[in-house]
Amino acid sequence: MSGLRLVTAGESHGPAELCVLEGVPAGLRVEATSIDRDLARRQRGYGRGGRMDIERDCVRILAGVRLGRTLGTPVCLLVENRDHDSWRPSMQPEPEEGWIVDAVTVPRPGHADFAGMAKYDTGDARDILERSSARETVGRVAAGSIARLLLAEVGVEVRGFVRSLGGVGLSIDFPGLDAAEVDWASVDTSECGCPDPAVEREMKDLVDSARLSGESLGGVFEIWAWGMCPGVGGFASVGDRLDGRLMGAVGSIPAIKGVEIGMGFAAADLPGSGVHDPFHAGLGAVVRPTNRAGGLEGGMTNGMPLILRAAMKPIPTLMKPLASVDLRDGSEVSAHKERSDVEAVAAARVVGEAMVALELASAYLEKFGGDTVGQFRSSVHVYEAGLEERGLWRRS
Ligand code: EPS
Repeated sequence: MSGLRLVTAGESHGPAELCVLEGVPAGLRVEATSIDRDLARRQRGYGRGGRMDIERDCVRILAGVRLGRTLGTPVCLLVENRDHDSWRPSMQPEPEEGWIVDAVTVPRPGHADFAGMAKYDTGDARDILERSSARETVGRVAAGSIARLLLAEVGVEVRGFVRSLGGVGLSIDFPGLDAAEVDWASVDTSECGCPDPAVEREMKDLVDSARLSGESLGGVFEIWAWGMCPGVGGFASVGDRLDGRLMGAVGSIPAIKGVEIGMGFAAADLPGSGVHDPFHAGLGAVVRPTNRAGGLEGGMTNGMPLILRAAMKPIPTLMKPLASVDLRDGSEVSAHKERSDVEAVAAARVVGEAMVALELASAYLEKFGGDTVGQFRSSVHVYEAGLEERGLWRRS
């Protein structure tokens, strides 16, 4: 059975960001207001730059939804770039007579500029940086919102928080948090996406000093998903493995340089007894007091919450620019700089939630199918009832 397929389109200062999501079953209740809530969460963050004062990301549902419910046809969503008005001459699809475009010829270390200019045989990095901009993640979050609604139909939730920013972080050892113990509302109201107000204050101080010194920062966010039954995903073929798919999906977010699941890299340094999660006979179902695997074994969900972390590198646009070369004449100069964020880790975690939701929803649809949400839900329920009967797992 087929899962979800996502295509996004849009240049950062072009007219709009768009996405087309294929494979959503019919009958899912979708409201623009719930998508807008996720879009607003993605816009927040203490280190965001001036652009976020301009944008008010609000979705227009263009196709695939009728009278508040999906039709089973491709869903098309659009979010306008309000900033496009100030970029009209250089970012409009049709050239304006007499208008001379100022080319960006000095690549920023860490950005897509250099490799993209080589790839597309262009002397203007704006041809590259407009699409490689993290503005593109608007479409992912809008589509992810629909995936979340689908997952909610079968009792699955996805949430994330910022674990550390520029090296300042929560002093908890893995797995030091339990999704049920996290105050998710406070994560959403935190300007840094962090559940601990004392750590958040430290993070904000760090952002203030980075801004003053023309620096940028990265960080680590952690995504939790819970309510999944065991056996979603697979090991039979390369592309079935859900851990690989999730790492790929989150690793495709701009600026992500590392993704780990469960204990991740730490598991490589310990003996097996310190890594694997023992089984115990519980009341009516097998129980596992630890979740070092982070909810995945053998490329499949194992009935425990998914725990995934991603490392985001610092934003490549520095107000104190690094050395670069003007590709017009080969002279050594300072890298191109333009308005940007100091850090965007809290925003990236919302994008991470969206990518995880899309991948999980897709794997669920591949396993359980259904032209309608009702059919999808009932085949999940039948499977879960079978697991309960066999004493393997029960929904808590
Ligand atoms: C980005 C640079 C900034 C960010 C942008 C990503 O935009 P601008 O150049 O317009 O100031 O604000 O992120 C967004 C616009 C967004 O919505 O997340 C970059 O170079 O990647």
